[in-house]
Amino acid sequence: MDWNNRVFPGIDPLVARTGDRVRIRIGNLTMTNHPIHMHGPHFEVTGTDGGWVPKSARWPEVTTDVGVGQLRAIEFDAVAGDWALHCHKAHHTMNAMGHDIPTMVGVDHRGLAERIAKLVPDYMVMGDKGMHDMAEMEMPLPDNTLPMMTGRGPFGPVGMGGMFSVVKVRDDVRPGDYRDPGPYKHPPGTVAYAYTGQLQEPSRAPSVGKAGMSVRRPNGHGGH
Ligand SMILES: [Cu+2]
Repeated sequence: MDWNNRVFPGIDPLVARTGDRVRIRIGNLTMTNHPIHMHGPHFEVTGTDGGWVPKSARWPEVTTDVGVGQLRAIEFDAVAGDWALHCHKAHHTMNAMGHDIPTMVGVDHRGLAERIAKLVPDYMVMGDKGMHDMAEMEMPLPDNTLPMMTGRGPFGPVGMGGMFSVVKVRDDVRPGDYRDPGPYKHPPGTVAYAYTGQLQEPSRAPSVGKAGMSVRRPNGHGGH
């Protein structure tokens, strides 16, 4: 799926200045609904096809579903950072998914079930740990086919493509200057990291009370 015929990473970011009131209008011209999700600042749905939503009827959101043929306006107060904006349907944040699948037009389907293993010898398990592995794999694709996801961020490959962009909010954006400011420079101490120090023993509830249940410890398979 795409936005305005663009797919990540071949799509512009939405650039705003810290403190700006930002309005994004989304019209769904496809034949499926798109739950649009934004990271970072919460937004409000301020407009629908029926007009502007009265202030008293708005509520904070992080996802708004845009149905077929619907329009939604969302607004938020910009907070410095890089905030992912994407459809929440995982298969809409990927590009071509139909590669290497033979067309079945004209195929005799009789006896297909028992032969399907022969037809799909390269079946692969994917998605069990998210789709980030796909971003790095770079499978060979037919000519004139978009890669599924090849965007890179400051922390490595971005496991999303398709209906994905980034809201980039900076303190020093000049009015009317919507050029990509590059990756956000995180203030020191604000980036998560893997803890490598000593780990504490997990605290546990006291075991078996007087009238409590008894717990038989498993002792392997050879103890009987
Ligand atoms: Cu979608």
